[in-house]
Amino acid sequence: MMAKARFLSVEGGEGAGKSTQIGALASAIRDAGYEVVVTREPGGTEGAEAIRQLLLDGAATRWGARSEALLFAAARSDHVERLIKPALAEGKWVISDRFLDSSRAYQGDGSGLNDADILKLHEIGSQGLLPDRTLMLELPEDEANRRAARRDGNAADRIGGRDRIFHHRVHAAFHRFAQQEPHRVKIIDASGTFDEVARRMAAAISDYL
Ligand code: T5A
Repeated sequence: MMAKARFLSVEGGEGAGKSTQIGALASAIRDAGYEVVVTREPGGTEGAEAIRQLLLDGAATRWGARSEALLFAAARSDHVERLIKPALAEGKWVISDRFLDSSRAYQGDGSGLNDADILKLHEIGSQGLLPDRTLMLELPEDEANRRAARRDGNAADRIGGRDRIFHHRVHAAFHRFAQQEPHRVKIIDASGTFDEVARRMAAAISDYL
């Protein structure tokens, strides 16, 4: 009998290799006989992609921390209701490039909002839906910066372009989530070659296949 469809999120700082690895992870799951929907946050639905533009474009001061958190929660609400839950209900796996933990890390620890408030917004917007498993890609800061710079030059978005202290807080938050929820959140060493990282990602969900 086929195992049940799972909801996975992939998290980590900018340039850690999330988008690159998700394709390989989806292929490994498809090879095991499942349908897989790959999506991203902010975004994934028409409405949430429109909110993505509002969030990532424009001046650094465009939004305050609270309005930013509300916009992420609104985008996620639409994403969960119109894409993630229906796909899971049809027996498809869903892999989301970022999800709630990004709001907890960037708008919570990074921007100084309370974790309990972020979780409350998630309860209101998305009925508290959590991934079955979260793969947290971890890469030394210098290597992540090198990878992101090779790809983008100096063109960071509104949030990626924040200072080192902000990104340190984000990184520490992700680490804390893995310690607090070891069954859900698995740290993946993102250093090394594409194939090495892909093998670590596949191993972290092999118990589901
Ligand atoms: N955000 C998001 C919040 O603040 N709150 C939230 O709730 C949410 C959901 C989203 C921004 O929004 C913030 C976080 C972000 O700042 P985004 O454009 O979606 O921004 O970008 P990111 O999610 O940050 O992802 P990036 O595209 O910057 O990084 P990835 O996906 O981790 O990295 P990737 O795969 O593009 O790889 C980077 C480069 O490295 C190379 C790739 O080819 C690429 O060039 N690479 C490797 N090079 C060598 N060896 C390997 N093993 C490599 N793997 C990849």
